[in-house]
Amino acid sequence: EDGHLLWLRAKSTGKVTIVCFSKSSTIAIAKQELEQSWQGKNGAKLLLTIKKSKAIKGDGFKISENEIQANTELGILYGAYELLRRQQTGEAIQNEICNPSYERRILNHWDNLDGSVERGYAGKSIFWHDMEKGYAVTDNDRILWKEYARANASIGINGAVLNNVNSSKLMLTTECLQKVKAISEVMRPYGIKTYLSVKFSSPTLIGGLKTSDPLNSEVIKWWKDKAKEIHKIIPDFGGFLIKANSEGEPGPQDFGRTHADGANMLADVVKPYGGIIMWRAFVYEINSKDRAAQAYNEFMPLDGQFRDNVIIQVKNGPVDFQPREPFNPLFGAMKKTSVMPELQITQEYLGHSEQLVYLAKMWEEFLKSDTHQEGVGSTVARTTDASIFPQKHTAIAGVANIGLDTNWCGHHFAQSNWYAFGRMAWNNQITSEKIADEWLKLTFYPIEEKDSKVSDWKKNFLEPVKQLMLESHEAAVNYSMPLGLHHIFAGLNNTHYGPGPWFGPKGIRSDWTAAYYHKADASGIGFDRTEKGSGAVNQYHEPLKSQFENIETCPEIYLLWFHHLPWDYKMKNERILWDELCYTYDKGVKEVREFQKIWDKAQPYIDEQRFFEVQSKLRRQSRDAQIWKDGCLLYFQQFSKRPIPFDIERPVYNLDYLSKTDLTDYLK
Ligand code: BDP
Repeated sequence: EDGHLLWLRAKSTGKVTIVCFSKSSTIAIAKQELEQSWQGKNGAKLLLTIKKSKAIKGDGFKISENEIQANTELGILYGAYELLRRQQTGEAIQNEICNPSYERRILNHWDNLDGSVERGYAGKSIFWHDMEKGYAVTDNDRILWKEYARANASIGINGAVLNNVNSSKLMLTTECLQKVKAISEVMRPYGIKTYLSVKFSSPTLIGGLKTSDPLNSEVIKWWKDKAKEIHKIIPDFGGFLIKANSEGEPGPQDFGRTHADGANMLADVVKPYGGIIMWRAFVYEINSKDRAAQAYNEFMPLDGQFRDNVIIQVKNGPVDFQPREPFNPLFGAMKKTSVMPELQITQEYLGHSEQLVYLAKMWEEFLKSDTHQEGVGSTVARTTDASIFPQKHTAIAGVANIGLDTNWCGHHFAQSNWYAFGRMAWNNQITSEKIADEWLKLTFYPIEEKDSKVSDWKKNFLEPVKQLMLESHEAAVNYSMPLGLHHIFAGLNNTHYGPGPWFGPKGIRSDWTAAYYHKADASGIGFDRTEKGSGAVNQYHEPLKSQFENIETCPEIYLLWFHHLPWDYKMKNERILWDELCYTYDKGVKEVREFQKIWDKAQPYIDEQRFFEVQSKLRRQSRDAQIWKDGCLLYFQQFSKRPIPFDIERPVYNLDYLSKTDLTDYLK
């Protein structure tokens, strides 16, 4: 049991007759899936009906026990997967309409054309091989892409950006586009559109032009011709994703133009083909006073200037996919521009594929955050899905955690994050608990022993392991960056894995050092983003602004995100800040130790291979949590000059040793 089958393992327990008057490759897939995995009444008859209905939106559908109705073929396929999921998880199937929250639900692959994956922890790219092989496509590639497309379709994902945001200039060459064509052909019947990340300076880099100025007519013509070429090869091509003027990537500002100038030029170019431009707001300048404030400062003045097929892609938090951040204040604030959330499924800052961290809990917190921009209830979810603002296009992106590893994601439980992203992109109101419940049932259900052992399994496996998943994100925050701390990673190899509150070699840009973020000194710890500090708090709408500004009302989970506080600052529970920090790190370590016990107890209910693989990863997670605790507490103690409370287990590593080691390389 190597995990390759993901959450798609059910075999039919009875026969079903399917009646459908339309024929297409997508419908054929729907039929095949239903026949192959049917768990409903034996001998049942199921009607698939394509019929326009106003109540059904986009590729949404209506399901009942004996009919799936949709506007589109893809809607039928999604309905089929929903029906099967409900049969397998025991959820009621009433007459119900399910509409997607976002029109475009997209995976962003940070895959490079040489087969490596930036921030990928599950092996090499499933799309690109090392350059020696060129862009050849093998039968095995096609098999894998088909499995990938199927898994995505089963959770409603309908788009994939096939390459890294730090894109190669070669991406838009004709040879490379031929490979994209091959990929898109496999994915098309499953409703997955292809998108590409492109270099803004492509006209210069591969087009031989002297400039890539977006207002230059030759440049515009180059892009127009390119778009035409692409659409000839890939008729349903979705559009471009662009990282511009960010971390050294080229962009319109290189020519004295704005993000809007750049995005709009490309938007006009893809418009005739129904394409969109996803323009990232991940920008920050060298050595700025507060990196967290920059996206807002740069993009807010441009609100209203973007074409309606431009979507600004904004990371959930204002810094960078940290274990916990408040939402990026651009959400809800850009009222005249389409904005899409970018989540990170790959665990760059959350333990790679070594640690069990169920991210849906964090995404739920984010999507439900109230921006207050249009009164109470203006949640991030509602400000991005067109319930509040009249966005022409809506979308959500997740940075994929998929690679060539047999189990796709490196850690068996990392599959749950892929699954959860799809489910939340389809329904941004769903709870992380429901998703965990579904995923565990679909992924670990003891199909053969169904009847006799099912209640046992629920009590001894499903419930405790679900609880573990739901606590895992908070535990990771506790043992790595509690109370609003952020970006204090070891930087030796830029791995973003282990602790590095000490990180800051000479000569490096200040916003890449840890001290820039934690600001620990004899007077205290934390980043002052209040009015007296960087003022970033002003970017939030009232009453949030005052709530974060005021130390009495600032939620303690964001305390050191917004405030620099003395070590003896009194917390709500009467402990001083230093003690609270110690207890929280310690709690995180204990939580992982608890997870180990829960998992070991679940052994009788799970296959051997997955049991031992997860068990081994949990051992490493325990050791690494300890290292986080020891590293951070011993480092900060140099400033707090206070003892670690004596009812806490003492550190077992020396600071000197930890500060010279890169955690990714040892203790596997
Ligand atoms: C950071 C990653 C870096 C990405 C960048 C981005 O460390 O590898 O290129 O984000 O999102 O989190 O552009």
